Amino acid sequence: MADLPVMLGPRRTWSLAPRAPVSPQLADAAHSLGIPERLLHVLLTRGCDTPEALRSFLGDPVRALHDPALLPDAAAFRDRLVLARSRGERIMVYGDFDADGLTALALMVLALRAFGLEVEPYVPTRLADGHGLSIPAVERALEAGCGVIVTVDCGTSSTDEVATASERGIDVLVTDHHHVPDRAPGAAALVNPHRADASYPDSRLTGAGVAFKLAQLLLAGEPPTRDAWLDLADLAAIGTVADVAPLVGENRGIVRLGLDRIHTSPRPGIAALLAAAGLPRERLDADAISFAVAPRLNAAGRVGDVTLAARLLLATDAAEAEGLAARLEEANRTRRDLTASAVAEARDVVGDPGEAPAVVVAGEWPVGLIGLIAGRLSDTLRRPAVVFSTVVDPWRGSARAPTGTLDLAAAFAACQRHFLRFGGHPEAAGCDLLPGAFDRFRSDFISQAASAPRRPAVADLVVDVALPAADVDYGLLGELARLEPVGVGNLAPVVAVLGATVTRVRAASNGHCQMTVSKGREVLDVIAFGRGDLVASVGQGDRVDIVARLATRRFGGFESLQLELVDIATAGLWQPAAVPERHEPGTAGPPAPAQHPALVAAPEIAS
Ligand SMILES: [Mn+2]
Repeated sequence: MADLPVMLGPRRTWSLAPRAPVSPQLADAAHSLGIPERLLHVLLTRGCDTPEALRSFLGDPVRALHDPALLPDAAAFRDRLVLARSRGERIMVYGDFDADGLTALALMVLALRAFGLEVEPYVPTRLADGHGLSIPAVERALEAGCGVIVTVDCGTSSTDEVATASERGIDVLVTDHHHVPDRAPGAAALVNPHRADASYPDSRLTGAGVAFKLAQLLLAGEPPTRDAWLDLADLAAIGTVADVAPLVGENRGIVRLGLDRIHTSPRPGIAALLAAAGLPRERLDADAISFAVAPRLNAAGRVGDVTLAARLLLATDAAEAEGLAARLEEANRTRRDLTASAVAEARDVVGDPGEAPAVVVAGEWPVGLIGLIAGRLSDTLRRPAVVFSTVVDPWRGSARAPTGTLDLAAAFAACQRHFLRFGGHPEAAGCDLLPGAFDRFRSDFISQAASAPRRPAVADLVVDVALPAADVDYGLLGELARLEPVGVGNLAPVVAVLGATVTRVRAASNGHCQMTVSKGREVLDVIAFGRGDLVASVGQGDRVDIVARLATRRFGGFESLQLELVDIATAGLWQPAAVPERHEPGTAGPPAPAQHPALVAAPEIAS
């Protein structure tokens, strides 16, 4: 009996964005920016559909920046600092202990010093200060004789603390990007692009982004340091990527400027941090900031000396920076070890979660780690997780939920009778628990999770370019590299390599799979992380469609192209050629279909 051919189905639903028409003006702009047609179509699907948007995306990154004077209270902020400078007043800059807050703090300190002010940095601690302006900081400002406190990445919710500072004769200039509550603080300035009355063109700035804009406001045109503000873009870029802001619009401009600065002339603290972490600074990208730089800056706020990271960012001397970077590297190792053992402990406490809609655990873990533990539990168990630290009184809780499972902000609001205080976003939230309320909170939270509407966890896979293996070359790699920096809001591009013939398949270590597909007379390497299953389901001579990220691989002094597999299916199951052209109303061509038919692999074919 003949073997039936085995079909390999895709794991996700692939879709190719429809091709939008290109106006003559857009074609001209693309030509002047050296954008080939293939890349132009990718950019169109990412919303770059006007000449201005194209220039902002790929042209001089300074063009992507807006006028900082448009920020609400920009004039009040500047005027108060001009007054402080004329009076010789000292300024306290009050930050936050995460990577956005720390970079914002360093950035604002450097900007105010360049503006001619005497500055006292204050790094809050998770325990003594918490998020937002703290009373201990106000007292410290009084002791240090500061007439003004400038907050960065926080302060919008610190209504009472701002009032206390004003009563004691200190003006507070709040600079922040967090949600503005109904009862906003009566600060001397509230610079926050999320204010209801704000007319700023792009509200997606982070704390470090807002600080960068204010550095631009203060220092642009200020002799003799004309471009001193641009030199601070590295700090703004790190804060922007670390705070998971979308890398589009002004944020993209900031990150491009900052990466450029890091590649060419990093400040001593950044150079030392990268060297200690073993990261080549010439190739640092947004990805490396989020997986290597941000966790190291955050480590200081979680274990050890909270001021370490801020001192490193502010270091002016290479030797001093190296010493601080070595200590930060040590703190990061400790953080990793503590996290690994705490996650293992928390996993033990959970045991077999069965069908439980959420997990809630408490243990003697450091407050600085509970967010990481909750994140790990929610990732591995694919459900909301709340983790409490019992080493503080009241117990401190931190919650994480996989995208689309449960709105934590809403769930915590529904459980608020158990809390002393709480706050958060749909995917991350925190709280202080009333003594003895743990069991009641747990059952309430789990019933919230049980009744929450479920949304599918796996998103469609949007293919940027579909082409045969023969067309995968360095030219394509170079074109796609122009989308960098990629990350949230501007995802790493994926290509669909269609009708490729497999020439070799073998198992690689750690459950990965390596294969090659033919590319004319040559072969193209494919690495499939975590897809050891393909060794059994794909054979030599099979024709497949592969969705992958295009990368280069360095091995033994040689560099070659490599496909990093995202998904794979038997060739021909997916038919991107069936995509109709999309026509805008008013342009020549057939009328637009009422709704673009989503491309899906034939559902009846199973692997
Ligand atoms: Mn922030």
